[in-house]
Amino acid sequence: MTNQAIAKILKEMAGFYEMRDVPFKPRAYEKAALAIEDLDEQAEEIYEKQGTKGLLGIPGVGRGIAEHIEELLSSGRLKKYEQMRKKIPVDLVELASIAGVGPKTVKTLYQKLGIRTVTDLKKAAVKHKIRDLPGFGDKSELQILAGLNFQTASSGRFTLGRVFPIVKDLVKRLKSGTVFEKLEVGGSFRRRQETVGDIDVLGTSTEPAKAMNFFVRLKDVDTVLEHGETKSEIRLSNGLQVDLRIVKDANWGAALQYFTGDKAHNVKLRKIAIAKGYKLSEYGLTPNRPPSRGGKRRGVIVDTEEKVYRALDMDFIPPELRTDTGEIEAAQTRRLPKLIEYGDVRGDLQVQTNWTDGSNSIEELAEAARKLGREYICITDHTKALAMTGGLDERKLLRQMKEIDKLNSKFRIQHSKFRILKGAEVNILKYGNLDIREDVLDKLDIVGVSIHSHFKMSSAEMTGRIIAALSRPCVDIFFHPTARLIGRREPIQFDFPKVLRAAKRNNVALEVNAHPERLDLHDTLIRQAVEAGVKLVIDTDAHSTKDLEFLHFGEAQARRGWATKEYVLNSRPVAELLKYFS
Ligand code: DGT
Ligand code: CA
Ligand code: CA
Ligand code: ZN
Repeated sequence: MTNQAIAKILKEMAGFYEMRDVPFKPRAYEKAALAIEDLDEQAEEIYEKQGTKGLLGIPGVGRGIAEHIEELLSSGRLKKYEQMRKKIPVDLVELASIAGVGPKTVKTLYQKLGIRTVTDLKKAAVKHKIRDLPGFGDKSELQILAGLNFQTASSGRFTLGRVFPIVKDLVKRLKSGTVFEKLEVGGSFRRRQETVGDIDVLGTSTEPAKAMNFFVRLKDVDTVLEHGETKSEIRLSNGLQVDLRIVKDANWGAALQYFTGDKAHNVKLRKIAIAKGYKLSEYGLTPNRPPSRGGKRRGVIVDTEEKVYRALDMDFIPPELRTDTGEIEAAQTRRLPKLIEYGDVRGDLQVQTNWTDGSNSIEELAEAARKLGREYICITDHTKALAMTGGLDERKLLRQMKEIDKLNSKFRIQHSKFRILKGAEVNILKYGNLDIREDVLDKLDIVGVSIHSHFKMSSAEMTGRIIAALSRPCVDIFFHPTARLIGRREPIQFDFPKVLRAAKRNNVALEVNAHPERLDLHDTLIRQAVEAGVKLVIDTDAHSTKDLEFLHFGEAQARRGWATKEYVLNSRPVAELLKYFS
């Protein structure tokens, strides 16, 4: 049984406990499920090697949940879960993934209307059966309908954050089979698009038949859609489709370029090739004129992608830029920017702790960040208007600053240069004022502001609200500026160029939030910010030590937005960063 399958069952159990108002358990099961999804190794392997003790080593997995996992791994079933599902037999995870629907709603919908699936829900909502339920109304019915539409619009696609660990694991397993010489993932995944439709794997092998057999027999394959010598397609049990193509070594560059795309980029490259007398395809680069009599049509050897671009008289184009939005012209005129590199960011400027809704202490987060090679982190707990997270008031913020001073002196004693910065994620209230007093904010190293309420306003009002906040002298960073949640919440509406001008005027940096559910700013807006000369920061918005690893998603997004290192403030050493913000 795969990690995904175990996690899904634990998530459903969390939901069932929530329906029954059992305290603590929902959060505990949810946390364990997330930890299992995040594992680099299969829980099954951990269990085979180390038994129960290994399972207990997974963060958030205690005795009870470890026993559940054991039962699942040894018998493929879990009695407790089956009992719960028998009482309320619904597609809980699918239903609860719709905005405006939680486990309790699912329970009511099942008991009153017999709704078990997303399709049932759609039918009921369209027939206006939901608004008359007790505790519901026009507004909640509309919200559910909007949530359903939103889901259909992005349906069938996976977020990059969700597929990343799956692909990492898949590549590891494919490589361990030693049936491939080269192996690379192309497509939207390699371009680091925020959602991906399917995974395109490319390989070379001296024994293609054996390699293909190995691929279609991977453990978590649900369906083999196609099984050939050069091309196979599988669907994994989590629903993700994976295509594998085996190509000739001499064609590697052309094939990798072709299957990385995107389509518009490829179409334009092919036109350029034709104008230069070539035919460019996944099979290589060949002269376009017919071969002389008796001779063979000889192609250019393009065993690397670099050679494809070089043959077409242009600079190499990084995969993240391949969208046909000016990158080809820039490469032809040698004007591509030198993009920020993975690993360039030195410190993480948005981190939440267990002072509010994070799950780790300041010290644990600092240690984890240091282990990941970061030079500094800024602690930015929520502030008081966000009451559900236990947001800090002035008094608690001052206390936290003292605690950070203590921890910093500890690092100094250990002769470590690592620094914890004092910050906060301050709420921008409805009319643009902040929910923490200025004299306290002045004591922080970095003040980040963000919108967590009143998401729906006219664009004009929202623009005014944001500009009012960014104009406060103490404000340094505008966190997750559009407040979107991929597939769950639409971005807030405001006049972006106007906000860019305000940010520039006030020396406020805009955040590229690396959290894979946010990626906010996203690529096109980053590009506009860079063009307007507005500085950026890349942060994880971590709520646990594990989340600190999200940083590369933000770096990828910044690359997609044509950002260079000099635009990203937290690629600078801490002293320079603080000088900039002071
Ligand atoms: P996805 O899977 O929807 O997230 O997006 P991609 O870009 O991974 O698209 P996919 O999987 O359909 O195809 C992989 C790559 O193959 C694509 O990025 C470019 C190339 N490709 C696919 N169809 C065509 C086509 O009709 N013409 C050209 N020139 N290239 C294509
Ligand atoms: Ca794809
Ligand atoms: Ca594909
Ligand atoms: Zn939070």
